[in-house]
Order: sequence, then structure tokens, then C-alpha cells
Amino acid sequence: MAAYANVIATLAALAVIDGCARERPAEVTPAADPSIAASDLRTPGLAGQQVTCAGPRTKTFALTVREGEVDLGMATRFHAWTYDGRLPGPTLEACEGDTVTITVHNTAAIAHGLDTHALTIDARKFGPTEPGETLTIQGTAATPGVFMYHCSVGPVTDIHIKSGMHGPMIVYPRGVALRPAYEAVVVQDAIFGERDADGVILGGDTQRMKRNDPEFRLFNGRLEHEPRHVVAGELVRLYLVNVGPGVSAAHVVGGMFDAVIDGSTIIHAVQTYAVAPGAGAILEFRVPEPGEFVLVDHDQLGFLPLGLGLRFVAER
Ligand SMILES: [Cu+2]
Repeated sequence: MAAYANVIATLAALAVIDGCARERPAEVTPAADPSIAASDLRTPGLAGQQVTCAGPRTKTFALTVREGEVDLGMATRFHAWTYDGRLPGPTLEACEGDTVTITVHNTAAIAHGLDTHALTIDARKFGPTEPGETLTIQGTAATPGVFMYHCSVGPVTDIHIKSGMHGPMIVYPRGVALRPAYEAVVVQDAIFGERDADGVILGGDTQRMKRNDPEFRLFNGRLEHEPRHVVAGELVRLYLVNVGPGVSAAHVVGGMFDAVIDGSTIIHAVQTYAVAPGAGAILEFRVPEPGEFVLVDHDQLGFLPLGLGLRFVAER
């Protein structure tokens, strides 16, 4: 309990998030809750802690499994299996202690499911569910943090995850206002198929999936990124989920993580932090001066020009 209290205290002392999340949660209805103080979090694309924790303590998310093409940038399209047609899937935001219900309607031609690491429940409840049917998952988001969710379909789960079926879920601490920050969700994932002459990737190579040998490693399902505009001196909080393959050696070129929150562990003054596949961590750095600061996987710098680099730009 002491360690947990420390996490909450540190989260309280901190404050974060980013605009990488391009989607809103399926359903988060704000309501007045004076226990959450106002702050000036900058959370483009997210509901954020205040709204999420001020809302009803029951959160419902409705996801739809869809097959289809997603745009990766660089004139490349990927025929993926997705949640809501997005790669990664939408960011699900809940608050510590919420009762969470996730429905997954399967419009695809084969069975799919959903496993969120934020809920500790009977694993059989994660599916799969047959085409045309809807899976309902319910549990309590008891642990704050950033978590991976992904398809759950028995022995072929790996192929489904690597075909696009994954996303982030944030569980904000309750009753503790995060520090003001620019916040971003970053999902590190990979593509296992090659582009054809038209720039289309028709799914993935299952042998390469088995070998953990991707064609592309990228952030947020994009081979190219618009820079994030931040302010010199500002705190940046990253909610990072590593889908894999491989450990993500998360590092900000020109920066230093002044806090890393990973489960009940909080460490400070970190140059590079290892996030295991299937794990998430909250990474915070302060923009030291005007200029450019780039989130990379320091073990995979060869993929930096192909989507595995996220620039934070502070104007002078
Ligand atoms: Cu699936």
C-alpha cells in the first residue's frame, strides 16, 4: 500500500498527456465533481483526467471490429483488422475505481475478441466472439496507469495483434490532480507485410510475425508524423504503450525523463526507459529550451525516418 500511495502522490505531483490520440473514447460523459481541481492540462485528442474522473463512475465503450484499409502516410495503405477502423484502436479513458464495460461488435468475417490489461477478470471473458455477434466485457479499473488492449482469439492471437488489433487504455488516478502538461498517447507497433507497387500492404506475413521480424516499426500507426507544438519550459507527459515486437528503448533526443511511472515504480532522471512488449509506462520530460526534441526507440533508430520518431517542437 505504501508503494501504491507513493504512486498516487507522485502522479499528483506530476501532470501529463499528448495529442497523439486521434480519437475520443466511445462514451465519457462529464459531470460536476468538485473533488477534481481545475488545471490547464493540454490534452489534444483526449478527454483527459479532469473530465474522465469527473464523469459517472461507470464508463461504457462501444468498439466495432472492422476489416479495411488504413492510411499509414507516405502514400502507403495497410489492409488491417481494426477496432473502429483505426490503427491503433481508439484510446479508452477511465478513472481509477470506475466500473468499465466494453462492448465489441464483430462485423468481420472471422472471430475476434478483446483483452484489456487494465482489467483483471476471467480470461475467458475476453472472447472470442463470432462474426455478427457482440462481446461484452466488464470489470473494475482498479489500477491507474496506461495499459494495452488487444484482440484475444486463442492460439492465433499473435496474428490478430500484429494485423492491427491493439490500442491504449488509460486509467487516471482519482482525486489527485495531475500537473499541467502537454500530454500525448504513443503506441509503438509494427507492420509485417511489404508494400506492393500501388503502396498497398495486404495484411502481414505470418512467418515474419512468428519470427518477430517486421517490415516497419512505427508510432501510432503512421510512417510520418506532424510535429507536436509545445512551449519551452513545458512539461510533456507521454502515455506510452509498446505493442512490440521487442522492448522499446524509449528516449527523447535532447531530453531527459524527469519522472517515469511504471506500475508502482517511480524513477527519476532517466535517459532511456525500457518498456516491454505488452506493457505501458508514463514518461515525463520537460522541454528545456526552444528547439526540437524527438521521441525515438533508441534500439531501432533505423526506423526513425519511417514513423518511429515523434517530434516535439518548441518555437523560440
Ligand atoms: Cu482479432
